[in-house]
Amino acid sequence: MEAMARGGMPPCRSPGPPAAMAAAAAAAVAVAVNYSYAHLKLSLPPPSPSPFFAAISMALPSPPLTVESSTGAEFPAWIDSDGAKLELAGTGLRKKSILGLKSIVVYAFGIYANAAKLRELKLKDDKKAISLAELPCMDAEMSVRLVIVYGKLKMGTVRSAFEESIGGRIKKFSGAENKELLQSFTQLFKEDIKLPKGTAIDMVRLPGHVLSTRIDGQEVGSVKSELLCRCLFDLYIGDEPFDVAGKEAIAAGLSSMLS
Ligand code: DAO
Ligand code: DAO
Repeated sequence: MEAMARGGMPPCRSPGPPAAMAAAAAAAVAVAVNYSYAHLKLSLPPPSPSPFFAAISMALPSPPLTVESSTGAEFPAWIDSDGAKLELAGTGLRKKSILGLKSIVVYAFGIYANAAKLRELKLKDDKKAISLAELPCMDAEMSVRLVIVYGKLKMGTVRSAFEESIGGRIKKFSGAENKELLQSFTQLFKEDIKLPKGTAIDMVRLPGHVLSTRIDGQEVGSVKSELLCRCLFDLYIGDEPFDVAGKEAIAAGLSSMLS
C-alpha cells in the first residue's frame, strides 16, 4: 500500500538505490562464514557442544550495549538488517502524562542509521553534510528501536496513541487524514500481542520505504509507504520531537558517525 504526500508539502525526494553491490558483498561474506563453520565443525572433536558454541560466539562478536541511563534500557551499538549495518546514533525517552498529573516514561528509544550508505550518498551528491531533517524522507535503511519501560501497556492504548501521534503527522504532511494508511499499520497490533517491560520493538525502514515491524526480533508485518516512514521518524527527529534532548543526542551521534 503506497501513500503519496499530497497538498502543500513537497514530496520526499529519493536518491538512487545502488544496494545490489552491498547485497552481493554480504552474500559473499555469508558464504565465507558458512564455509568457515563447516571447516570448524569438521576439525573439532564430535561431542561436548559448549566449546563449539564458544568458538562461534568468538567468531561473531555481538555489538557492545549502550545503556540509557535513566531507565537502564539497553541498545546494541548496531543492528543488522538484511546485511545492512544500522548504527545507533542516539537515544531518548517517550513520556506521557496521565490525567495531566504525573508524567511516566512509556519507552526509551534509539535511532539507527546506515552510516555507510549515508556516507556514500553524501559523496555522490557532493554534499558537505546530511542533516537530521533529511533522514525521515530518505530511501536509506533506518530504524527506531523502542524498549518498553511502562509495563502495563494495553494494545488498545498503543493503538490510540499511534492514531494520535502518527495520524497528526499524516495530516500535517499530506494535508488530509488517511484512515486507510493508519489502519494498514494498526491492523498489525493484534490484541494477543503482549508488551511487557523490556520488550524491544524495531521499526525498520527497508529500501523502497518499506516499514517492517519486529517484536523481540519476530517480524509482525510490513507496510510500504513513504509517508508513513516519514511520519514515524518525524516523531523522534522532526520539528516537534517527543524528546528534545534525545533529538540533540541523535543529531550529535549522526554527525560524528558521518564525519
Ligand atoms: O495506562 O493510561 C495509561 C498510560 C499509558 C500511556 C500510553 C502511551 C502509549 C504510547 C505508545 C506506546 C507504543 C509502544
Ligand atoms: O509513541 O506515540 C507513540 C507512537 C509510536 C509508534 C508506536 C508503534 C507501536 C508499535 C507496536 C507494535 C505492535 C504490533
